[in-house]
Amino acid sequence: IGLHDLPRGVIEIARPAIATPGFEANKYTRGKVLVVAGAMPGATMLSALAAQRAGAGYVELVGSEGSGVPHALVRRAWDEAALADKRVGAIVIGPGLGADEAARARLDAALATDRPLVLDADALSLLAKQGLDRLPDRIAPMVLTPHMGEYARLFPDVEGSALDKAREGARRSGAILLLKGACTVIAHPDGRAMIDPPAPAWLASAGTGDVLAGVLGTMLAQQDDPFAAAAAAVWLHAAAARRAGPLLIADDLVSHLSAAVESCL
Ligand code: NPW
Ligand code: AMP
Ligand code: MG
Repeated sequence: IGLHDLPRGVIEIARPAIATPGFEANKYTRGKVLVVAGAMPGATMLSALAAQRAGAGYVELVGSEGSGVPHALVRRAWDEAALADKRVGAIVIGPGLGADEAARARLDAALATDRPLVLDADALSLLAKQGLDRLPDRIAPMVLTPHMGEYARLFPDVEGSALDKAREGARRSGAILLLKGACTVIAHPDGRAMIDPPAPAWLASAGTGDVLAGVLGTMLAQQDDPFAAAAAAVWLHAAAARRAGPLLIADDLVSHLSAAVESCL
């Protein structure tokens, strides 16, 4: 689809407005994001650091065996009760999660909460195996963030454009579906859709999706409207990529997120 002949009802993702914390702010009111750790610490760390740099006041990595740096990140061993904390504004699960029994149990625990969820990477692969049947039961918002490969595993029979696919995936899952690519598409189960202008192809690099999942966790924790939160995350991710420039790696996105957010204040 060209951006200049978008179907009716489809809009281009625009720069989001982000609020500066007021005098009454504390670390919880700025958004608490919980990132579920697993088999690949690099990916979860990218998500957690991205959530911090996107402006969450409190980021907790749950299920992390490691210790040490970075200091501002709260790390704790696996604790299912931590997921149900009412102050948790969003749970990010999938980046670096793995596909073993422990990963499955962590996904089940996240799905059982009443907290907003970002489901990415390995969480999507696990869902593709076990089916999407349980998703519509959840009342809290969910955002699925597949790339085309992950999408094809979730919905192998769906054909058409990226826009068609995103819309059909959202309809079937009852979740917001963010279909990643050069022009990322976001679709709502009610039929609304948004499309991002082409992002720098330098984003085609390992770990950049894990960064997006973390940014999305923060936007979900800070905003009431999960559809707008998804759009804000995609915009900030692309803006960080433009700032990071050629030959970027995922870590560079994290360090350019603050400037991207600052441009929206
Ligand atoms: P093929 O080759 O086409 O048959 P990923 P991953 C396909 C973590 N990471 N369009 C492709 O299949 C993640 O968070 C850890 C179409 C591919 O083999 C996960 O936890 C990092 N198809 C875990 O690794 C940084 C596409 O799908 C298959 C496609 C597994 O993630 C990297 C599986 O998908 C990574 O994020 C596309 N755009 N992209 C770390 N620093 O620790 C992929 N496929 O995404 O290749 O699986 O990246 O290994
Ligand atoms: P993942 O495959 O999960 O690591 O996510 C990759 C990220 O890079 C997503 O945000 C994609 O939208 C983005 N991306 C991948 N390929 C391109 C491309 N050719 N042009 C622009 N963005 C891309
Ligand atoms: Mg990924």
